[in-house]
Amino acid sequence: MKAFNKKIFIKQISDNVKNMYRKNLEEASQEELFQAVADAVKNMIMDDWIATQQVMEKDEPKTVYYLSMEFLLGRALGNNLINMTAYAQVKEALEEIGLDLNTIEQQEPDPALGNGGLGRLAACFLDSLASLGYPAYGCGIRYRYGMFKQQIVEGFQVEVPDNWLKNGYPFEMKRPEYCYEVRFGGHVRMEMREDGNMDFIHEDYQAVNAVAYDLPIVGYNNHVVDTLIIWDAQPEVEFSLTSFNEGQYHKAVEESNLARTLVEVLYPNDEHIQGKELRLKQQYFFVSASIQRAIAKYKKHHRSLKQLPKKVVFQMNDTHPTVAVAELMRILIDVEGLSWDEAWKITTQCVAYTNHTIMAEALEKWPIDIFERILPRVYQIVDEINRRFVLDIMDRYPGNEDKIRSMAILYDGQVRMANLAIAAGFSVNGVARLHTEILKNESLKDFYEMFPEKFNNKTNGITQRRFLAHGNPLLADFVTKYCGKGWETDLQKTRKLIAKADDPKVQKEFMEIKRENKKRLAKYILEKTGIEVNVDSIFDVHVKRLHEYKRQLMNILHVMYLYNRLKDNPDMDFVPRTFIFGAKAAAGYRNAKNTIKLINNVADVINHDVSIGGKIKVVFIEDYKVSNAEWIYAAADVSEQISTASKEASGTGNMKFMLNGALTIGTMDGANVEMFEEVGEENMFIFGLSAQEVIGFERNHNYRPGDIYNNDPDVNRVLNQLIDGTYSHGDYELFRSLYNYFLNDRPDNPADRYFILADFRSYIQTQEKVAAYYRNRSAWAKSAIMNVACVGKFSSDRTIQEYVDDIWHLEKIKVRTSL
Ligand code: 26W
Repeated sequence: MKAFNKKIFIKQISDNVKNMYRKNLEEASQEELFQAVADAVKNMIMDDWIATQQVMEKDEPKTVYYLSMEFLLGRALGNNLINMTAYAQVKEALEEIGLDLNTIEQQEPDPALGNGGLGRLAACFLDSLASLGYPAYGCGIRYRYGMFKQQIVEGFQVEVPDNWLKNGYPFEMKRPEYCYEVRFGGHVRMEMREDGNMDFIHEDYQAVNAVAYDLPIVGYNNHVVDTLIIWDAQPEVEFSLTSFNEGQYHKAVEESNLARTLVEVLYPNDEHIQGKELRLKQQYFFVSASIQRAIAKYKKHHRSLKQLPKKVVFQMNDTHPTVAVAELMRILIDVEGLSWDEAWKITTQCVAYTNHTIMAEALEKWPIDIFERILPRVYQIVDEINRRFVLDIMDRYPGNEDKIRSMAILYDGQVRMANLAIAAGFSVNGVARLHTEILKNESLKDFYEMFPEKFNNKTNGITQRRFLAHGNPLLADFVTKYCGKGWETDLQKTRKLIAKADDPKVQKEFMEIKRENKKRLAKYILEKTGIEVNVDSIFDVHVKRLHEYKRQLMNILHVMYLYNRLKDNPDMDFVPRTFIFGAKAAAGYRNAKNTIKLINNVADVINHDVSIGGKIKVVFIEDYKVSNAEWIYAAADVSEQISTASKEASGTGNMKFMLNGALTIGTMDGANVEMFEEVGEENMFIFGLSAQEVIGFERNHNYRPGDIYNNDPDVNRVLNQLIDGTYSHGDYELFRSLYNYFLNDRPDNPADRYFILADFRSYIQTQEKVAAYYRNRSAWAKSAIMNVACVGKFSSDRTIQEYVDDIWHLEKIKVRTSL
């Protein structure tokens, strides 16, 4: 960015308002002002963006293409200003013309092109790639509708479409010059060439054009601006403008329908596969366009494709883009004329795979008939990869059918995408140490035995630029005051706080900041829900996607238990607590939606019971998303990370809370294990079964939740309250399915499959410790500060550096502006 010139900036905003809306500043709405300011900021980014792309064009550094169906970006305006180190100046400039940057930021729609952890991780990774100065493209889909907006109506979740492009998104740029054809359906005709080789001719297909839209990814204070490409689909021919014969007319109408539906909406499912044809089309669509783009770029400088792995690496974010393996093979063989062996050698050096979950229901499998019908040529290639791979397995394990059953790519009439990714990828990584160990020793055991060299761990991370610098400016200033500048690009710098954590003055300062942040959230809660909360109570926060394994149900049962105790002993010594929830449920996920209803009904009963003197409040924050998340983390005292051990691959919310000085109550799961190592046992509350214990129960089928229900009166009471009308205005049926979750034992769905009752007592006891500890203001403050001090490892900058060192092998680029 050129040196900031306040006068020019202000002039540009009033010019923008004039040119875009035929208004002057006083007449413009806040939304119009947002558009005008965002455009001016984009203008500030542009020189660096051009310069970065010129360096990449000239030096041709090796580049990572991060292929992901999801990028959960959150708002860009404030974040871009932070990374340009222009936030304060712009805020001041706007104040001069009577505008409030905060209000303007809030006009921006949250681009929510993702579901949860996986999509947000992709966004943090792009921020770190640019901030570390690595050449990178994110590649995704320009969904017309992103993650749905959640409304709570009478306690139930209602999904509302999120038309984020309604007013135009000021940071995107259409790049019509990057346009690639993507083909679906039809069939493949084989034709003998003169040289004796086969040609594979794809016929009668439907085609759409993939058109690139670029979004700038601004690096922190380094002039590097990387690019996120989101692909839009357009029909090849504008059928309305030309005359057709009958056959052409229908084809044109079909193709334009396909183009429209392809990018219409993000599938709002997390950790659960629906197997919809359209989703497979989305996957192939964005993967094909991204690979075509990468190869076209490479070919500007090279004739032979042999060196492709020296210049390009494709990172597959979970199995969703795994069709990349076969698409790259197809292009190398059918378009570039390479032999199978040459193509396989290149492909397997270019693709790497990250696994984000061990949940069986999240593993992508496509019925072969669907896959073959939609992608006939790609399927032929998958079939051949599988044929050769099965030969390798038989070679290595003669006569061992079990190995084929577990590792073959095509099996039981299905295409198993994870198996394809592992067979072809040169790297397979999990996202936290425990998760990677479980992959190696349990779920992907056979693959690990066959390809030990492919497996590696990359513990997740988060960007401190968004989740501290932008989300919590008061704490950011505190960190700068005691640790100096530089934590924005080296989060280990917060370690300096260790020496201050005992200092009563520093503790007081920290607690005052926390209180201010709690006030900010309390105001938001009051505006959105009408519930008044006590900022001196413990803010105990559980925000993430709603899933049984994340055990929001255990949390709310504990609230019900506490309420029982308070009602039984009105004079008991009780540390006031505000339980805050935020979670979206996949639209068809019954237990998840019922849990939301239960939380809201419990909230309704408890919040209106004057007899408990407001000692417990329960709040469900509607429409949990990146923008309100920033405020929620900043205000949390307690972070709930209570998944069934072994089920949460990593978690990244856990790290965001830690960064903001919340104390975690959690299981030894995912990255909690590594947080525990970093922060020490006196600063974190651990409870519950270990991963090995859970896996043991699952293997031996010897968990009996019914026994706990029968023998533990507290458990018995709260479970019965699900079906005695306490929280349902006398309706015994409303929560019966949740009650049945604990006690109905079926072979495919065992009772309490997430071990809530097994962990319940230990959870209660640990929550008691939390409450007792909170009374000791100084001890609490010290622990909170220690959490900020020990969070360094969990910067996504560290994660990305490890990907670069071990998998991608990129060099940093240097960008100087023309100034
Ligand atoms: C197709 C359905 C579907 C959609 C999304 C299946 C699986 C997914 C993702 C893999 C779910 C996801 O977001 N996983 C989360 O990834 C985070 C980033 O690595 C981890 O921190 C979380 O633990 C993991 O649940």
